[in-house]
Amino acid sequence: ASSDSNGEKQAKGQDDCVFCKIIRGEAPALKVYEDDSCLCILDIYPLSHGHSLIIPKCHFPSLDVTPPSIIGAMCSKVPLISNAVMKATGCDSFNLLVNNGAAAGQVVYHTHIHIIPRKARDCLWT
Ligand code: DGP
Repeated sequence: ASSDSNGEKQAKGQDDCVFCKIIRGEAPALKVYEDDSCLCILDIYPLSHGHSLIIPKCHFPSLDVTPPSIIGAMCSKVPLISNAVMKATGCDSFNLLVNNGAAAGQVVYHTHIHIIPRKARDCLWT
């Protein structure tokens, strides 16, 4: 509603944000993990099998403007989710990736962390 404060708007998310739509259940996604603060989904354009995205439920456009408490909530899920992803994919390694800003390759302006499962000689980055 137009009477919402900025904080209320941020908590509800943004109407045109694809990740907010997924969080609200208005767009489909394959969910890997969900709790009160975060969602983890499979990336629609995976770099490797099991490529997942950890997404906070509050909308912040990029990591540099995300409050430390939210970053902490996202990062605290990495051990649990990465171990589940590695078990499901048979990988024993992964990359964590954040693209922050257009020049760094960010295309979805709702902060998120990539978990990219890796296998020996998969040649993703050498
Ligand atoms: P980034 O470059 O860090 O902004 O990466 C955004 C990622 O989000 C990209 O790897 C593709 C993925 N993505 C974009 N739209 C959707 C979507 O609608 N659903 C899912 N599951 N992933 C999406």
